[in-house]
Amino acid sequence: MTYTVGSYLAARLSQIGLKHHFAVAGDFNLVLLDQLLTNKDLEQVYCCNELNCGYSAEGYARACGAAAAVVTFSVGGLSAINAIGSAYAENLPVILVSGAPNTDDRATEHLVHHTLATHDWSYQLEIAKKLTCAAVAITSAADAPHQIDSAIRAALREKKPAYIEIACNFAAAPCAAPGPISALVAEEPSDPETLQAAIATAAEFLRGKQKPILLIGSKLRAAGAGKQAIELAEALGCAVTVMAAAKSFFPEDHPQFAGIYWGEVSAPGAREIFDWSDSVVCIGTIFNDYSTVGWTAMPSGAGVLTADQNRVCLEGHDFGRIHLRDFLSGLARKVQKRDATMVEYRRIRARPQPEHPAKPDGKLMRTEIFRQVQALVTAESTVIAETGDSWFNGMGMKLPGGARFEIEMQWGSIGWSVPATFGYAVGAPGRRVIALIGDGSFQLTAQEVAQMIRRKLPVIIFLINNHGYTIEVEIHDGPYNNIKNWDYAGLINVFNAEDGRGRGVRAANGGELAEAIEVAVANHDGPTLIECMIDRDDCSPDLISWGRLVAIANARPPRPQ
Ligand code: DPX
Ligand code: MG
Repeated sequence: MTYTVGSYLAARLSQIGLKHHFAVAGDFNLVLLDQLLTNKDLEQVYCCNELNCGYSAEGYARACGAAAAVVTFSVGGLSAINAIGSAYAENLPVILVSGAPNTDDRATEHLVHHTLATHDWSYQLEIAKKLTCAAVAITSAADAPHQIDSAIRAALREKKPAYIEIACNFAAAPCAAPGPISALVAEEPSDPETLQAAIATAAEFLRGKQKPILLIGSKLRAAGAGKQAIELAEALGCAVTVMAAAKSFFPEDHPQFAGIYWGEVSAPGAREIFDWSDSVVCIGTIFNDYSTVGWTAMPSGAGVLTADQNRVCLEGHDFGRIHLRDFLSGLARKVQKRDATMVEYRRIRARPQPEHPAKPDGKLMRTEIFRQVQALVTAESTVIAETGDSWFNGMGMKLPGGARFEIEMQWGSIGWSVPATFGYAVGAPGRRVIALIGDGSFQLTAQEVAQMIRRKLPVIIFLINNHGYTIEVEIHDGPYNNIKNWDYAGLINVFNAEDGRGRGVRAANGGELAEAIEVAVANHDGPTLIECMIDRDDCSPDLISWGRLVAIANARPPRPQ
């Protein structure tokens, strides 16, 4: 077989394990899309717009470890770049591929469409360089294999997005055949001496502590170190707290799971035991203004050991070039039991209170919605929580072993969840995908429900209609937090058109919600959107406490220079 730049790219995407790529067509990528279609192991999945295409890939990468999005130049690429920011912030290797103008027009006085009407269209590459770990523009078939490989390799190694721009006159140009895939996926081993030194220093640190606790962060997944974190937890026997952004990354049915630690809005008992500890092993953590609740819950000082993807820091030491996996499992073999935080947590942990069902005909409340959603969650479920009160409602859910949870806490873009849910469901067809989405967020990217209908994905969307941007109301209210109401449930019929099997149902009380959930569970031929009608100020108490502290942090006056 003779390879072209496009079919070479397809072969590499397939070799790294992708079964799909997401795409929106445009004249600068049409030949490329044809070339990608020649690979029978890689299905092309279409999106309504390029922002959604990027987010679909972001969601797919959460399910499958990596993803690709293919867009046209500028009008497409610049929309997709927002989602690439998300992939960067959330540590997901998403390959953004953009078609580009014919290189023959570069050397002439020609102006081309989809550009700024200037002769220099390098700007998209320059922008992409800021938001990816590797950005290349292919303008030579001879160099294309090397450029494609180096971009994909960097993305997989760093768990960050990469950008590949392919000029439209090169997509079908013949090029070399791909070599063994190990060239892209083989990892450099940890530096053995640094690893031993880091483990010995950390073991010594823990020997001097009575009450250590573990704090799991979202970079644990990027580091592929979930199993090793459990090994260390079990070797120490201590309590394990998890940051909100990492919910489900440590199994919630593990006997040492002590809840979500999120400062003032932690799960009951988690904050008490965290504050009582004398040392914290932070594993893959990200501390920002949101996760530290307006800088009120930032672990610091000599009792903190930070173990990151490729780096371990503790007071007076900084070890690089080691894999988190190797560090955690090596440390697990060196430590003695230090279970004081677990013993104490068992004493203080709150007994779970059974939630009582609301009256079936009483006005629908948030607590009743989440009581019913909770009953749907099984080991095969993935709960996807959009930015807004859905974050806080999602945090309260108890996840049985095997259940997963997805949240976009670092980038925090409203609208993320609709396309990310679509992409996730494409990548994980065996899972029950449950999305919790606010009305305001939904309005950004609602069209992508049509693609769920097109592909008959039985996603269940709980659309929380509280008539506006409630989280913003709690942080700082004003007329800008009111939005135009939509008939969200009615929208599904619009998207169904003549052949779709999506269902849209509205629930205004507990009885209607229970019936709607029955409809959703029985619908295997498409998504079901359940529009849950609640009051504007029916929000979780945690949102109010968190919003107050974040507002105080936002309102700090400028420091004198
Ligand atoms: C904004 C947010 O309806 O959720 O539960 O009612 O808050 P809640 P909704 O989806 O409203 C979301 C709204 C406007 N954030 O409360 S969280 C600011 C914002 C953002 N991302 C983008 N634009 C604005 N986070 C892309
Ligand atoms: Mg809302």
